[in-house]
Amino acid sequence: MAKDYTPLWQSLGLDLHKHEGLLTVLSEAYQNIYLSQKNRPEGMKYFDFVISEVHGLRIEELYDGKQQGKKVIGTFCVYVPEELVLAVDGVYVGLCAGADVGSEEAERFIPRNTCALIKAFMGFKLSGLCPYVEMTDLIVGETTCDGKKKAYEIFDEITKKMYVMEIPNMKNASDKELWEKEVIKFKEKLEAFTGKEITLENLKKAAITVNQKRKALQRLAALRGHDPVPISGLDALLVNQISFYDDPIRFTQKVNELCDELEERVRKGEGVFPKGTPRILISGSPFAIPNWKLHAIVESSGAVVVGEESCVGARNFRELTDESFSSVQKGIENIAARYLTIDCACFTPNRERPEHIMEMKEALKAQGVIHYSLQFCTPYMMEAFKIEKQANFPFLRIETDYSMEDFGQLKTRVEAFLETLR
Ligand code: BJ8
Repeated sequence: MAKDYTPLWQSLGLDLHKHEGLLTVLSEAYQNIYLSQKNRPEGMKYFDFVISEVHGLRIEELYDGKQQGKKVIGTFCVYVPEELVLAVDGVYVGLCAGADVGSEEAERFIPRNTCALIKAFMGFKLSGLCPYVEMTDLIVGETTCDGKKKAYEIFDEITKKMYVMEIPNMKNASDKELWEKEVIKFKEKLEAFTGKEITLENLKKAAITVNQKRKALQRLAALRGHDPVPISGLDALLVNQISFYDDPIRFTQKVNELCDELEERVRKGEGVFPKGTPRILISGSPFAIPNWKLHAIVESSGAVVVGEESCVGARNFRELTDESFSSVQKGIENIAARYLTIDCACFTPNRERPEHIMEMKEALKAQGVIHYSLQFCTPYMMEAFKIEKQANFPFLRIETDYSMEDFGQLKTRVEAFLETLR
């Protein structure tokens, strides 16, 4: 890290000793998994830098922003409209955690058989290890899966910062109406909380900013369809993970610079792996940072991950918000409509998701799909069975968590699956 942030971490009440241990482990994992990759694009240097400063410079930026009156809004789900947060000049940060940290502390409040993502965000907070949670002024939850809904009640007792949006379970006319009302309520909540009015001008500007970020991520996703593939799945995953933390304008610029370089690689026929390397699409539960386990397994087994049908992936950027609105009301309608297209497994029925998997598989020329569910994530575990039955292509269904205990076993299964593709 560029400087000593200890006073900042201390002021946030972090457990400095444990935090130092966490940063050491993360830095070692990053060295082993990321920096050991060959042939990485130059443009990844920016993202390496962001990771090296993820608890440093970015936290300082949030702190400085707060001094200037900005509010930091934490979220756990791609259903929470980023446009509204930006329209009130707020900072939108993802709070999902992807490491096996603080499970024991979390299990004092929630059952053992809770998915790793929920356990980790509780665990990070309870262990005094998450500067992002400490920086937030408001934390926005949503009624998606049962685990999250109930965990938010407990998280509110711990943080006293929760606001929960009601997400319908279906997508009928009455559900759309409910959801639009929820988006209006969220707009009013943000206006009251920040003292800033959402106007046509700031809403439009926010919609354009978020769309530009999505377009840059779409551009990166499309480049992964080439063979040889110009960027590893690990690196593309990292960019997607950082999209939930970084300043959106700077991030968009850096992703587009990376894409310029990748286009040049494609023109020259250069790639990170040899042409003809088996190509895998991963589909399922989200990959919160620093969950790199499955990508590391696939890419150290002689294949490449070419896409993520996931919230840390296509589900986050597939659809744009129609930014051609000419009133705040119409803008809200467009935003509500865009978010309701997201095909989370928490919805029933959820017919679009198998179609999206098929579309991605074709577009990215993937030979096989690995369906990844976090253990105890009922919505995705259930859908995996259904999708497997419909799949007329090689399909591997796995369930795992954040621990490294099953690394060897998973690697054996992935290698056997890749053999069938060859
Ligand atoms: S839109 S996937 S971000 S809810 S992994 S906590 S579902 S038990 S994270 Fe999600 Fe929004 Fe849906 Fe996406 Fe529950 Fe499953 Fe855990 Fe999950």
